[in-house]
Amino acid sequence: VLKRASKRAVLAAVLALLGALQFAPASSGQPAKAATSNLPVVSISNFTFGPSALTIKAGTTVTWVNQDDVPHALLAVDKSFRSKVLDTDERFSFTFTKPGTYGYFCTLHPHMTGKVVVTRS
Ligand SMILES: [Cu+2]
Repeated sequence: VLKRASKRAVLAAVLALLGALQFAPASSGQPAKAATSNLPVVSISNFTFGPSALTIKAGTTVTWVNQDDVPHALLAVDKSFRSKVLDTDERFSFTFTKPGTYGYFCTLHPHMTGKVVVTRS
């Protein structure tokens, strides 16, 4: 039984490796869908957005996660997106469909600013 279990573990490892290879840069000609498990995350920590400036391609979903023990809330300067008040560990996601530069800030602490630069996909 032990042997069978370890064989299965090896097989799982090989499959995982093959899966990882599929996403290697060599296959950059493939559809961007391959990157869905690798979506950008902006952490909100110590009253700072990290990274404060993020460059992505149109169609990309960005997720903010509040890692502070105080609430934060996001609002785009052009009001293209707005989050509810995010408590600790809560997240907010927005999909940027149009190229442009999107400044945003925290409505509860307006000195907290960041931006997302969206390039053509
Ligand atoms: Cu805030």
